[in-house]
Amino acid sequence: MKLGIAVGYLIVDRLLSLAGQIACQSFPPEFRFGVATSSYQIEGAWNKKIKGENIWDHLLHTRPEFVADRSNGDVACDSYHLWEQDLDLIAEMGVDFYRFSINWPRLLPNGFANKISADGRRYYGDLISGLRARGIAPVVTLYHWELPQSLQDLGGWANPLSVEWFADYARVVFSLYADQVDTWLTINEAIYVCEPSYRDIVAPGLVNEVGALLCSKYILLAHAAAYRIYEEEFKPKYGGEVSIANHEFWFEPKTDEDLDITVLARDYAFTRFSYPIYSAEGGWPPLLEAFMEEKSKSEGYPRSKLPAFTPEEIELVKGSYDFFGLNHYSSRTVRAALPGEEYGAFSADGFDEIGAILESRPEWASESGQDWLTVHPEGIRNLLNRIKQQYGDIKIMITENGFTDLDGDLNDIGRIEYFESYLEQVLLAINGDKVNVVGYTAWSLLDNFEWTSGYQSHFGMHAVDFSDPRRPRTPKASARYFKSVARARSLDVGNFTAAN
Ligand code: GBH
Repeated sequence: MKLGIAVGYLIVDRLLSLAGQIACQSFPPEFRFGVATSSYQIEGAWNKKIKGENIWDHLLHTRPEFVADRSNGDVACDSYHLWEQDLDLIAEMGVDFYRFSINWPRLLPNGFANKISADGRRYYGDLISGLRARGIAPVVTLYHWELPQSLQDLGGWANPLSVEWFADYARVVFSLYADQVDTWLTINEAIYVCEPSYRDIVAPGLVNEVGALLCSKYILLAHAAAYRIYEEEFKPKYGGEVSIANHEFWFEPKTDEDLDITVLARDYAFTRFSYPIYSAEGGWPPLLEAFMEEKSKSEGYPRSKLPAFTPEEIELVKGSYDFFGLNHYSSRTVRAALPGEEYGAFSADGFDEIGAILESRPEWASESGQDWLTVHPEGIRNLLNRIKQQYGDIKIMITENGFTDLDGDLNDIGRIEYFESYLEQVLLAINGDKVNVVGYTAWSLLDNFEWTSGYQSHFGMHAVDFSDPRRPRTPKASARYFKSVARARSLDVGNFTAAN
């Protein structure tokens, strides 16, 4: 086992260095470029008409200290009112698609599918038809962390019935818009829905490590239920594609001694949500399953904290994808925690459930506005190769990649350099390693509400003046850069990093 893994790492490294020499600046003609946002981060209008509270509305209304600057998404970019301006910005960038999410309780005010809000239905309908009128394909995420608080009150994702609640919601959305939307993402970053949420780091702000593992099972089943509904009831008619957007750091062992913990950390943080869907066997990754079984026993639990799948559930989840959706930003080295060492429960610094410490290398240090976003462009190429190595030659769509800064400078050279260096590695994966990458999504269209960092962190290619009630948007240099790349389908677009 150990030897196999070591050899796996070596082979990947060797292949990469060989292929690294065959550089080519152009993307395949059918490659698609897009930009992304999510509903709570941009919409505002949190209580417009009959919209219900979602878990972020509720958390930040009841515990405002959760966010560094005590801000929230009540108004955000006000995209609920300014959506046409947003669409014009996207059209101006000349990208192929716009990835956005539906705010579940804006469409289903009490969370259940008995009542559809006419206002929510109109809002997303206008957005979708407005995109299409401008020649931009909508890519719709069903869940980017907007669980109705009414459902959280019933246990949220730790309740097995959440599978039905999500399936019902998905069916409503597909019924309304499947004739106009070809690409769907069910869940954004299941790992962040299930882990920091039960460690008081993000909404709903609970503390319950078992909840994190129950959530892991039910959210995978919820994804699969939505996938199967589309497959059976909508795909025959519309032929669209559905998948999930998983987040992955590139993990590498800190030293040669750290191979085992690196493999376990990867299983724990990422493979947990990809192996059940993409592997030939299905079910939990075997290493993680065995580890959790053993650990739960040693802690006195009568059964594993990671709930088992039935054979039927394994079959349901296995193969519930039309492509691999990958959110990627940064890399980490992994090592085992020393006895008594302190580190995060589940964060960019470590995972206490498995005793792993995450660190960076000095050469990855960056000027980004957030400590967790160290820059290691080769990480994305390594990851794309690893996905192909693990799951075969499947279509991969990069559903998020982006860079933040603290100053919000319009001449955002750091962001341009980040995009350029990461896209270069994506190109090497496509042209050099023959990984089937079909699209790239830049996060984000706009500066927006960056969860627990509030408005201090800027991921946007457009600045938003949050002190002005009209929330004016101004393109940054990166918007022009990305436009040039998307139009030319090439990185050979001249020098954007010179002061302009
Ligand atoms: C994405 O998550 C989200 O999908 C998107 O909404 C967000 O705006 C974007 O990133 C930029 O952050 O608690 O130490 O882990 C990427 C994964 C999850 C990585 C939260 C950073 C916070 C630091 N991110 N995490 S830590």
